[in-house]
Amino acid sequence: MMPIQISPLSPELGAQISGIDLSQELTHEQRDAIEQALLKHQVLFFRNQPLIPRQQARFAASFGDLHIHPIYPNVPEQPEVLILDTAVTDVRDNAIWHTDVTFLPKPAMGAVLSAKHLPEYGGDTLWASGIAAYEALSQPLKTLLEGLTATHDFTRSFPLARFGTTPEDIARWEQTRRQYPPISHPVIRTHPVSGRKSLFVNDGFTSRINELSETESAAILTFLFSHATRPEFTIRWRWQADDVAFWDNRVTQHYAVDDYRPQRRVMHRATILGDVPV
Ligand SMILES: O=C(O)CCC(=O)C(=O)O
Ligand SMILES: [Fe+2]
Repeated sequence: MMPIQISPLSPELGAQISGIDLSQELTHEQRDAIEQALLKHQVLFFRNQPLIPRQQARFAASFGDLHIHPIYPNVPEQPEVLILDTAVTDVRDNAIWHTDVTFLPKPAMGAVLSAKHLPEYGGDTLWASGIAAYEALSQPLKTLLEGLTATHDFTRSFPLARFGTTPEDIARWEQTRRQYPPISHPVIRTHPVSGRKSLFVNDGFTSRINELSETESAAILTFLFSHATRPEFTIRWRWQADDVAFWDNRVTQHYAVDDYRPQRRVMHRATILGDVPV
């Protein structure tokens, strides 16, 4: 079998992978090569991969158990695949820099996103490297942040006002809030496999640095959110139908650009469970 080809797309993160068909079961060699590429490049892109939900879930499940999202609708026969369809769901909460589901005790390890239907242009997605952001901090600030924890709260991105339009939606939102109360994670996280350190706060879900006063927390978070998303630490992907992106959610954040509505855009996502950030 031909080895996969890896073409880096920018110095800090992102690579395009070719020479592989993701609809087929991966060999051990292919799986390991993709995992190594993910550790190094943090977000991987594959062109021309028309995956049905079952194939997308199987590909994602080769890297860990899959998560069923508490809020987003999913594919009925494949509930591990959630649907981001602008005709059905208000997806504006993705037009904010965020790391997926950091309101969970064990946020996602990664996610596999497949482009199903796209606007003629627009609707790009950006990713930012938390490793690059961490490494660019001064030593005194690194030292300060390493001792700190932050609160992550799902209501920051999923306010009841937008996710509770029907009685069923309200009940589901209340249930989610009971199930996932605000939770703390370290501000600087160490990647469980590569050992690299990464900034681990995001505008989507991080509400407060616990050990600081409220005004100190607000000022430092404002700085960290903007620092983490400096263009130098990001990559922007212009989607084509049947593109697949696979990101390491432990050390990145992303932003889905909201510049194409009322045109329709449909994406499918399979989310891989992760571990407790340390
Ligand atoms: O629609 C996109 O491009 C990304 C949406 C998003 O934030 C996600 O799937 O986690
Ligand atoms: Fe996301």
